[in-house]
Amino acid sequence: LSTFAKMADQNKERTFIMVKPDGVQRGLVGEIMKRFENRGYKLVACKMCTPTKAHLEEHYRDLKSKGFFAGLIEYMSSGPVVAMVWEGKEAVKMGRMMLGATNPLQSNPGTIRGDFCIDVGRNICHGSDSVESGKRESEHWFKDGEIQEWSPAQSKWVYE
Ligand code: IDP
Ligand code: MG
Repeated sequence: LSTFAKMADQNKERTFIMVKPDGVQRGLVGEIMKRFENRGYKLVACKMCTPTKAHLEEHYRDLKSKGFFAGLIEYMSSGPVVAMVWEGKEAVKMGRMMLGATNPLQSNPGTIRGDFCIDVGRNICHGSDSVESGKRESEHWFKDGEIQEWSPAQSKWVYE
């Protein structure tokens, strides 16, 4: 790969971000999307849906043994969510930083959870925790062809 192609490749990391049912109910969809857009990340997939329990059990399969698992699945299937894939340099790590800690009482002000919520069981937004889970989750929520390849006009002003 040329140096240019390698640099462009780095900017293609994908993270799966989801506004949870409480975030949708509280009218925070636009606020959350705005933060990723303003930062310079590229939206490549987005849809509203009410996920089934089976779909969520697969999404959260690593947490199956936790005491809060049943409650988590109940909460997450209680209404529509907004599922998204955002792309850009270090999108996974930055997405987690923009979300704040899992427990909102430990999330810094300025983060999404630190600015808009209080309880860990109502923490309004999901973000992938690794590049691999970003890929797995994006493919779990979106079919082939639902993730767009496009070049924002502003890319050359976001990346050097
Ligand atoms: P994350 O969402 O920050 O990646 P995970 O540990 O993957 O955190 O947990 C997934 C979700 O499960 C959390 O966002 C939160 O909604 C819920 N959760 C995690 N820990 C607890 C808990 O101790 N009580 C209730 N819900 C929890
Ligand atoms: Mg997680």
